[in-house]
Amino acid sequence: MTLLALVERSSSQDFTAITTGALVDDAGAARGVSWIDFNNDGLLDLFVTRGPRQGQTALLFRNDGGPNFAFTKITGSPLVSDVARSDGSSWGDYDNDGDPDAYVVTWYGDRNLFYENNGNGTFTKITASAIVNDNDFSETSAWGDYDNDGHLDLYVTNSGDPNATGPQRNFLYRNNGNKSFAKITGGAPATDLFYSRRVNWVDYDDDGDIDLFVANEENQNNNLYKNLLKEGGNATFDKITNSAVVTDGGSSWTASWGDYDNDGDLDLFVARTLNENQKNAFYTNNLSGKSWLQVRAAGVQSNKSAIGAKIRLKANIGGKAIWQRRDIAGQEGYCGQNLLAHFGLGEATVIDTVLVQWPSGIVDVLAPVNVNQILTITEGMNPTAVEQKETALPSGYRLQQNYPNPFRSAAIFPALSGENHSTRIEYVLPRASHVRLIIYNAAGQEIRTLVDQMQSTGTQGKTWDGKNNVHEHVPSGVYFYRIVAGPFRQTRKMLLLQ
Ligand SMILES: [Ca+2]
Ligand SMILES: [Ca+2]
Ligand SMILES: [Ca+2]
Ligand SMILES: [Ca+2]
Repeated sequence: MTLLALVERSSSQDFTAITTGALVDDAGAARGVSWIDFNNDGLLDLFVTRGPRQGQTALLFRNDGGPNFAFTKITGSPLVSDVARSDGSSWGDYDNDGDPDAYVVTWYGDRNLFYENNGNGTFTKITASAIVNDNDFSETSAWGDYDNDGHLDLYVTNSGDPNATGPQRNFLYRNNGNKSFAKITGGAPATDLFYSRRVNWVDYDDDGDIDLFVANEENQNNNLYKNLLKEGGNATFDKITNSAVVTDGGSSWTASWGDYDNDGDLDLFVARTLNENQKNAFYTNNLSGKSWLQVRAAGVQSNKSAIGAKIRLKANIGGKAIWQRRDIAGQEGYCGQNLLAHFGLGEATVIDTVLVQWPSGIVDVLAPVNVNQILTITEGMNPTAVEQKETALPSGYRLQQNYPNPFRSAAIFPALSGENHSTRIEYVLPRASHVRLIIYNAAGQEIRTLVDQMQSTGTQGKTWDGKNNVHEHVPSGVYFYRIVAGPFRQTRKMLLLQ
């Protein structure tokens, strides 16, 4: 390419329509689109859901990278072979194993669909889970950790047919942390009857727990549900009835929260549709006196938009050390996306730790961090350690990723029910071998010897409780576990949160 051609292109700010290739080869009733990096190679892939009444398959295109950036249509996976009446999709790493999993919502009284990413570019359809058990008119869904336990929970909105079904309840599913979900059936977010479209998990009052905003159509008011986790220690919701954002009527299809005036609280824009004559709505947030942090994550080895990155931070709010989590997603709610991560921090005056888990596997840790700022974190700026890459592994031996990961030991959160206070490390031995399984900290110091003995053929495993060799709890951070078994050596990384 000549320099002249480059200049011409950049000065005109023009686009070229790509009219050939896999991405533009499919007709159909496409409804939702997500950029995601499903195989964690640093290149954004594309997922499209399609949903007419008779149903169609979804489409997944793998980005094959430069210089041509061609896409390959993925076939032969249940994710793209199920014929379904789908609307949107939400991708989130529900099992914290480092890859994004796909939740696809469907209409017309069908069950929603969930596909677990196997980490090797393939997917397993999950058919036995509370989140695929309900039949309804689902419009959209959003992942968010509303109980601050480190695991993504899920909210699903349902609309319904005004001429047939009437308005519907929405679904709230709490992640149990062991790959299962509990359906929450009590409380206004699970029992209110509306024609709902959009949902946002949003800490609108900056108190350290994410609240729920739901946009409703058919000239119904929108809903705002305040999370009472901070106030009462339980993640239940109080329905807000006296705010302009919930008394304004309108036929709302989608909404976006963003801090347009950079004063630390999230403001709201609502898009309305009915008969094309309703005005859109805009609400400025009058909150003051609460701390906050906004993170702009910039991928280097991972995709530049940081889609798929998990941002966790720990701060002392109301006398308690609290971890919060935000995930950068290519689509959340209905027709929406926000690449900035906003954290409410209540009365906190400083943030102990900000930790970014990138899709590449790199983990950046910043500590301490000042509150009330927009912080750009570039991948690799403060890495804890880079996972050791092993090559030419002897066949038959295998070291699995620990589960759950991350996990918490019982030092700080002894009372949380359903919390995993240990993590399980499993490995496969093709023959009887002497096994050494050792935990190291990010500085390479030995922390704990879990196994040092002969073991027999088959799957073996050991549970780690987050304590060192003298049975003290070790601090939050990245740890490595290394196995030496016969000729086999491999190291993997895990994350402990305290
Ligand atoms: Ca996953
Ligand atoms: Ca959770
Ligand atoms: Ca809140
Ligand atoms: Ca604001």
